[in-house]
Amino acid sequence: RTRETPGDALSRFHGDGVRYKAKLIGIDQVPVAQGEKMCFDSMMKLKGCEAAARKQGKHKLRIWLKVSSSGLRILDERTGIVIYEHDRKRISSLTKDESDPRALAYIYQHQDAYELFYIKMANQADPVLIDIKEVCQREEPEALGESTETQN
Ligand code: I3P
Repeated sequence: RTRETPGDALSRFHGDGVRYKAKLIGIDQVPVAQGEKMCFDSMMKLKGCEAAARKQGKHKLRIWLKVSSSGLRILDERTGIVIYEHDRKRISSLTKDESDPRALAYIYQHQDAYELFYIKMANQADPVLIDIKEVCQREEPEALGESTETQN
């Protein structure tokens, strides 16, 4: 395996990006863009709903989580249809679930509302958390171009 330059490392997010198998635990409306306790409470609430649903024989929706340079996309695993598209610039918070090494949550700003997406990965959540951070924290050349653009 050859050494990766930083450019190569980022190229994995180009186009369709990186795809992870997962399940959607749930989505919750939250009042603000971030907050450790708020996220924790929301996740626990969704976990409670998940347990209640399972007792009724319901299963979590199987999804693909795609991490690309534009942000995140959630696809229905069965149909391949994109059910959520989340621009990286509107992802305000990312949380590791300390009670479950396979789970993570993030908050997406949608119009004036904030929604917490709680996801259970098929495998460990850590590499996915790293990927999402990389995509969300990175300064995009186009974005920089836009901000420095002047009217001539
Ligand atoms: C399943 C088991 C799996 C779980 C699955 C449960 O219960 O807890 O670990 O998948 O959730 O149904 P059982 O052992 O009774 O079959 P995850 O680990 O991915 O949560 P699901 O039904 O929502 O897919």
